[in-house]
Formats: sequence, C-alpha cells, structure tokens
Amino acid sequence: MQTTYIMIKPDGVQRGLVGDIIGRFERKGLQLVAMKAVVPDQATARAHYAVHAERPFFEGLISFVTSGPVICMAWQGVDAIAVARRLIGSTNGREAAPGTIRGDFGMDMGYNMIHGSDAEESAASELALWFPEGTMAWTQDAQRWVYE
Ligand code: DAT
Ligand code: MG
Repeated sequence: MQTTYIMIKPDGVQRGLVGDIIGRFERKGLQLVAMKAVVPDQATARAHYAVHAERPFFEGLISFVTSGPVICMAWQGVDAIAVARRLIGSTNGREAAPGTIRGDFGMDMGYNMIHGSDAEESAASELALWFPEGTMAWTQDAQRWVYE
C-alpha cells in the first residue's frame, strides 16, 4: 500500500474541474484518506516545488500555485504513486495521452491542473508538508452504507 499526495491546482479549481478529477480517482479504486481546500502560502509552495528552485519557470510556478484555492488530497492504494501519475498523464497537456486528466483537459505545460507525487520519498515529504495533521485510516465498504 502507498499513499500519494495529489493537488488540484488553481486552474483546475477555476475551471470547475474539481468534481471530474476527484471522480476519476474514486472510480479507479483509490481511497481518499485526506482532503482540504487551501490558498497555499509562499513558504509551503516554495517548499513543495523546492526541487525546481533553480529552474527559469520557478517564480512563475510559485505565483501561479499561490494565486487561489487548491484542493489538497491524499489517495491510498497498491502502487498508488504510479497509478495516480498514469491517471494524470505527462506534464504538457498538448502531449499527454487522451484518457488522462491532462490529456483530456489541458493544453499547457504550466497550467496542467494537477500535481501528483513522483516517488515514495517525494510522497512522504509532500504529505508531511501539506498534511502535518496526518491522514485518516478508514474502512471503505460502500454497500454497508446504502441502508441505515
Ligand atoms: P509534473 O507536474 O508532471 O511532475 P515537473 O515536476 O517536472 O512536472 O514540474 C512541476 C511543474 O512545473 C509542472 O507541473 C509544470 C511546471 N513546469 C515544468 N516544466 C516547465 C517548463 N519547462 N515551463 C513551464 N512550467 C514548467
Ligand atoms: Mg513533479
């Protein structure tokens, strides 16, 4: 079992894609173990993207991701990190495969709607950064909740 950090970026929220994106993770069979909406502060955004600090697009990326609400989530499942990256698609929406989130909804490199952790180490550090309060352990059993 793995838990991965997934974040719908400001463009995904602004474009009204939150429900569709979350639905894809739910239908895939991943389990939602944390979720909140926040406007990221500078320090958190810079820590999250620290690996890109020397890249020319870094300042633009920080101003973009701090520009409005994002949806922070933790999703759990077997190989959840790689499974989520495949649902998300490659970085540039114009090249991302149809059927992926970026491939279906995106036309840009920077405005690509969603972040997903790329390895176990980054997932652990991103989850600690965005969810210092921790995630939830719960048993998913849909049929049990159809009738009271
Ligand atoms: P990914 O989000 O697919 O893991 P990444 O970690 O390489 O991609 O980059 C983080 C984000 O930075 C990416 O979602 C969009 C932005 N970005 C990456 N490369 C870029 C570039 N060449 N120009 C502008 N933005 C870029
Ligand atoms: Mg990345």
